[in-house]
Amino acid sequence: MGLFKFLKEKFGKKKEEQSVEASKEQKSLDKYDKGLEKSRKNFSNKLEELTKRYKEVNDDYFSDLEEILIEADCGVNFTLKIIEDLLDYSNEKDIKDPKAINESLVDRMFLNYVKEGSNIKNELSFENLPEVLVMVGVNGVGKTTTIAKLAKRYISKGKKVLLVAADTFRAGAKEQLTVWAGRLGIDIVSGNDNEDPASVAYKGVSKGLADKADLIIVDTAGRLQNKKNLMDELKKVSKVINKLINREPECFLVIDATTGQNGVLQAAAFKELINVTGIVITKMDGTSKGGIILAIREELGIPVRFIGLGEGFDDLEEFDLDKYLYGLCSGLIKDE
Ligand SMILES: Nc1nc2c(ncn2[C@@H]2O[C@H](COP(=O)(O)OP(=O)(O)O)[C@@H](O)[C@H]2O)c(=O)[nH]1
Ligand SMILES: [Mg+2]
Repeated sequence: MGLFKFLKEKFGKKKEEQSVEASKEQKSLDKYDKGLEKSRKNFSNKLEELTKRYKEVNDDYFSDLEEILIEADCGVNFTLKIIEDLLDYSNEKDIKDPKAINESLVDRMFLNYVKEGSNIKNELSFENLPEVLVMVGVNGVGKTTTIAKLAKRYISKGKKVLLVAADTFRAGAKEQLTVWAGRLGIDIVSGNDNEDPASVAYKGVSKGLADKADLIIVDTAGRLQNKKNLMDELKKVSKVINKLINREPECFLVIDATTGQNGVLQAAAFKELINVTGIVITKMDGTSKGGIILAIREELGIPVRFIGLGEGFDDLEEFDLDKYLYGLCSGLIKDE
């Protein structure tokens, strides 16, 4: 059975049984469904329209398909590879039905993602305590908001969470995080304006160690990749933490989905400077070009660990490839 049918089986029908697990799962699926609505309308509708326009696939079909993938921000490399694969598949198996090609497209989106490794653990492991997580990314992508969402997530799993406001660069950044800490009822360590972020990180992680925190989340300034001094600071933050906990911290790079291929470039720049262990894609709900996840995976190999699907506290989900692909393509799957 192709993935297309598998996803339809898995998610297509609302489940009868309403165990706690099942209703949690349904809620999560609904969030994906809603958050990916714009992308789905754009992507699935275009694909569907294509299958109506062509009785049989031909060169023009593949060229239109290529355009749809590029427009969905799947990235040039990913798109060219997938189109070539689909062309081979069509020729070798003599498959001319556009619907069958689109089904195979969904399979390939999946396979191309997991070829980089399928046993990805998105959740923080808490194998070594405290878990230290450094959040990086340019200004405005949603770092601070995501920190609040992650803190809430782990507090509700019974973890003791400490926030560290090492963004001493941007006016108001400390205050913003302090408000979140207040709402969540947790401690925060912050520095003075323009204090060396590494020194704030040092204080924060030291306090977390003393207080036996399970999770310490460090907010950093929106370091533009062309500003070398800011990047050097970032390395210093990581080094200071490494010394305190004797291992590399987790480092999530936050990318705003609405910035498209620019986001992919940002990710490439950050990857060269710091050991990025995961990506959080935010504002997925605000874009109609949901393919950026596929592009990032293709270009950088870094797994997407969480996905922001709205502005609310609870609008952060663990990344799940099945739900994502279903959210993106369910227009096609339902109508089949
Ligand atoms: N729609 C939507 N907005 C988001 C999401 N994540 C963050 N935002 C918004 O993005 C803006 C910038 O967020 P902020 O956390 O201050 O970014 P930072 O500069 O990287 O710390 C805020 O208005 C957030 O509400 C998301 O997943 N969906
Ligand atoms: Mg911020």
